[in-house]
Amino acid sequence: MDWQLFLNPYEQTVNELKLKLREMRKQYRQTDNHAPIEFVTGRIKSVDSIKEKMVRRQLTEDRLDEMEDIAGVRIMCQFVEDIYQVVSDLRKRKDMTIIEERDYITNNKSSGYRSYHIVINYPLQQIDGEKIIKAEIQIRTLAMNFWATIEHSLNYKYQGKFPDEIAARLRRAAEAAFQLDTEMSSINGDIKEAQQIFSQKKGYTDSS
Ligand code: 0O2
Repeated sequence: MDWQLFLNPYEQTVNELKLKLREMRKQYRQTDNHAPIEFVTGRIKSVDSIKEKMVRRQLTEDRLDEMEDIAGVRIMCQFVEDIYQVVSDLRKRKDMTIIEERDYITNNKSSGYRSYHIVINYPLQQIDGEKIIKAEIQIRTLAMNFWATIEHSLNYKYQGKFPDEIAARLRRAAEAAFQLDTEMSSINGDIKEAQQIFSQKKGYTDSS
């Protein structure tokens, strides 16, 4: 298996999605309204991680196009409400088709993980025609992202088998992140107003 060749269309998909989502962010920033997107990142799943998932899901190489998160982009938002705004905007787009939504915010995972996942079919244009690529868009608040990033690196260290004390601490940290999101949402109106005044004063523009 030539992994580099296999991953090329996924890399192109991530690049195009990052560009389009950052463009959404830019357009929001140019209006007087609050921008629900804070920043956007993207990654291609590592070959090791693809292989591990193939074993776990009993997927053969000829069915790899069924794997939904080889191309992954992430949208970070300030408030939980922003997440649902972004989801609603994505549902309206004509350049991608949503095939699944997983709301791990209303139904958080037992680990404490919270995030909103959207799986899409993306029609990628290549020199030999169109290829439909599956991609996963994860939408989360900054607090959810903080927690998930730390937990992900610890997971790597402990291979998913956390000592009890660390698992308990992570659950407490997840609860604290949830409280933080709830508090921020409750003063959401004041924060947005302050941010608008601040960005007008600074003449803030964003070119990324
Ligand atoms: P990476 O970037 O390769 O390390 P599965 O992949 O089988 O676990 P499923 O149902 O295919 O799960 O997809 P799901 O749950 O929608 O998305 C998996 C991705 O969501 C993970 O990718 C993480 O990015 C994120 N995620 C899901 N659960 C957790 C969790 O408990 N903690 C953290 N930190 N992230 C989670 P990978 O596999 O880590 O991808």
